[in-house]
Amino acid sequence: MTALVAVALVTGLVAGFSLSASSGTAGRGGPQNPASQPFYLTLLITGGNWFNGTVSDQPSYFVLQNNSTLSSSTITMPSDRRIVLTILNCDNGTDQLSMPIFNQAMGAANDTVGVASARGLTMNELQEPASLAGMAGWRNMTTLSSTDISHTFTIISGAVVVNVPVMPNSIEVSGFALPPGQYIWQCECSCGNGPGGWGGAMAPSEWMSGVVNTVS
Ligand SMILES: [Cu+2]
Repeated sequence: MTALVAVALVTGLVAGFSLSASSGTAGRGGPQNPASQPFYLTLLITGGNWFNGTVSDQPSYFVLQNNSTLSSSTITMPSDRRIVLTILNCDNGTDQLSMPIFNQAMGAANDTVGVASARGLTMNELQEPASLAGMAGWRNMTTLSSTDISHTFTIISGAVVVNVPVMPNSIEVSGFALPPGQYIWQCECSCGNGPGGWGGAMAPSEWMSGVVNTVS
């Protein structure tokens, strides 16, 4: 799927939840000067979501906030602030990338992602790269094996501005910051149904694509 096709797919989709400085993802920033603190965005990927009567099980992204899974159709985050992105991938499947380049971390700090196994971690550990980095099995990676990618979290504004390739059954932490604006996010791995895997979850927004709004 090209970026242009993806833009067409999600154009006109604006909804979602409002940004709150005391929300679950921002709450660790502290009340005094939250803008100087990271904003914690935690995304969950699960594999077996009922899609429809023809295509039963499809993977989907969710925003994990205040111990709830929220729609990922619109993801709101502060602009010009360090975003600590934690992706919890509970999907063990692998699929083909739309283009080979999407096996590379792009736009994240140092163009790396940290990859760990989920076993026995606390939420604080999950959301803090510094605490994860010293753990056994933690790896900082710039490029993942293209045959071992389950999904990507890719943010696009004309060009790709962030790309996080996601291994099956993994936790990945990365960091980035974006100027104010509206972006497209999408998975660049053919994890859906139908010809080539680009149907099913890959077709509508919310499952594997949507909008990112960054607000000051
Ligand atoms: Cu996907």
